[in-house]
Amino acid sequence: MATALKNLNDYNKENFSDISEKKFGIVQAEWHSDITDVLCQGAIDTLLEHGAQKENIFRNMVPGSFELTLGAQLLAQQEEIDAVICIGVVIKGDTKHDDYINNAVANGLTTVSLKYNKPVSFGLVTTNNLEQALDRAGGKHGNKGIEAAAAAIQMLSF
Ligand code: DLZ
Repeated sequence: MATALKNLNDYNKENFSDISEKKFGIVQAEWHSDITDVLCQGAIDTLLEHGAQKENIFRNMVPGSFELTLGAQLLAQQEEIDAVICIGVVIKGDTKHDDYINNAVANGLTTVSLKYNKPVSFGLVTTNNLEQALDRAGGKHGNKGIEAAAAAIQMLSF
């Protein structure tokens, strides 16, 4: 299990370039909003910590994680946006909805990133239960929002 080996808050910042003029779009899913709020705050704090300006961070809400892809595309297609960070939580239930959503989001965000040649990071927490989600939203495994923001910064420095 990846998080048993690596805390989500640990990332390599050695080669981060200057992001003070970069513009970031955040897409946040409203499902499990108590958790996505924490993930989103982790992402914003990380961007600010590395020099992004508050007015260059644009936060947008979508209903659920399935809509992250369209939200990401609507942001990525804007020339002034340099990177997109997508935030959601999908928890396994009685049906296979999580499989469908997770695969659609992973494929969709990859497509958007390649289409626009921009970082589109995957801040989607995909878990078997609520406890595992909380563990990854500021709990014992760190904060997936921090990881997603750090990934966006690293890819801007590529
Ligand atoms: C429908 C649904 C379900 C069952 N579970 C989740 C979830 O755990 N996390 C999440 O972000 N969204 C969920 N959704 C909503 C879908 O992502 C989507 O918003 C709706 O199917 C409408 O397209």
